Amino acid sequence: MTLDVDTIAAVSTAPGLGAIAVVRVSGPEATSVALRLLPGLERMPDPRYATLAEIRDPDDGSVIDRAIVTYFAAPESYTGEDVVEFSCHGGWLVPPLALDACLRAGAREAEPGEFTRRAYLRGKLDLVQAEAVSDLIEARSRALHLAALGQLEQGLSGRISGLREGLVRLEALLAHHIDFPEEDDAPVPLDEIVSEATNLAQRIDRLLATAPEGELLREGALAVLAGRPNAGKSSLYNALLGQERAIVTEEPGTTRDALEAFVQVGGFPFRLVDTAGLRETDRQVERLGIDVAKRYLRDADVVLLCVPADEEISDSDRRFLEQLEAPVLMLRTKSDLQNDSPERRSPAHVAAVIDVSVQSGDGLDELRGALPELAYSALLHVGAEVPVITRRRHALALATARAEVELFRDALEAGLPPEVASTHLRPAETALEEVLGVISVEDVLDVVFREFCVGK
Ligand SMILES: Nc1nc2c(ncn2[C@@H]2O[C@H](COP(=O)(O)OP(=O)(O)OP(=O)(O)O)[C@@H](O)[C@H]2O)c(=O)[nH]1
Ligand SMILES: [Mg+2]
Repeated sequence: MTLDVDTIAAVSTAPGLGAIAVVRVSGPEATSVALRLLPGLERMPDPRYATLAEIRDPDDGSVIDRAIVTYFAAPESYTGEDVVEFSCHGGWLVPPLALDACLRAGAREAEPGEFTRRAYLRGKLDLVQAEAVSDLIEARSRALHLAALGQLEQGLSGRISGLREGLVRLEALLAHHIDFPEEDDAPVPLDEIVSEATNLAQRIDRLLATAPEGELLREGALAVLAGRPNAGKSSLYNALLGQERAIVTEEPGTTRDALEAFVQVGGFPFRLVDTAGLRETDRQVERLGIDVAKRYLRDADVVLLCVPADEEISDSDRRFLEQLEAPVLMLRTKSDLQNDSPERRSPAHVAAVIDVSVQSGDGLDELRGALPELAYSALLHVGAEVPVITRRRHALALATARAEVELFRDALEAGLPPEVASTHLRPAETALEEVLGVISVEDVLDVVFREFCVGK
């Protein structure tokens, strides 16, 4: 793969009001581009020394800003190339003016993710680490933050490299076995190779077990509030969000549309949805709202079924429960209105029952504890030493490797010639190498870096 040779520039901080914005320039011409903006400096400051300087327009010499300039000499920079960073004033005007000056001084505007792509191509990061940079920036929950940090520190890459070494070892053992066909006892018995393969498959399984919930960390688990009109859904929605987002009235049928908001509960990300109360109705708007609610319920990762504490769970609630695939948390709402000790029998299909009141605040902490347990139980109980798979790309590759190892083992156990069995090892290795980016396929890189924003 050829390395890019031109020099790129971008505003690396988010647009909008802010005290500081960073304009980053990377490539072989980074210092000459920078010096054209810095006529007050005779030469670039020493690498890694922050220097206050005037940024001037390269064409007419007018002052754009007073900024801190830092030079990172190749290869000791984020991209591995010469990099110059201008920490200029933020806001709407200065950062684009400074970027425009860089472009007129000879740089090209960077594509999304291009800095990180260059870091990868120059061996600064493997592909999993490059993706972790994106996760770290996008993380809105502590759980994704920790998973991304682990991946950035090569927790996952190291594990996948280990699996790849396991495959190479299987190949070596098999080669050894094949090389001694005439002897009575082959130096490596086949059943030893079979058991190594089994062990490897189990190691892949342990990683894969984190994938379904790990992928949820990036979007948030869909938690849907449902129940009869007036059950207290919108009140709970507001309480969990910590702000009055949904309208609450004593009139049944208040909520028509579904409302969705991001919320972090116990460090885990959720997309919390408030829905229209479920009932038979002739009113068209309400009926449409109920249809929307049902669609959300089909996709839900957790359902929060609200039943007022002073009412019995109805037959229609029960029928509704039976149709749901997601785990259900039953919330006995308005528990402050209920005087006698509440019954806590959980109906079939219900994972737990919690009495809650937004009036007194009772049960809300218990609810906040139960949500992660339902949506992220595998991650909660997996232990910190297992890296979390947060991307479909990784999960698919691991599943491919897993399937090939299984085919390899089956072939050996079925008595097929070892040469035939061994044809499954190479595809397994290829799958893992693609995850790390050891072999870089242009298409894979395009997919990985497409979702970055400019300046990363
Ligand atoms: N005392 C008490 N009243 C509550 C509690 N939660 C909700 N309510 C009241 O119950 C009524 C209905 O609450 P909502 O949150 O609008 O109920 P909903 O399920 O969203 O209703 P729809 O949108 O019509 O389906 C309102 O008058 C709320 O003030 C509670 O914990 N205690
Ligand atoms: Mg409502």
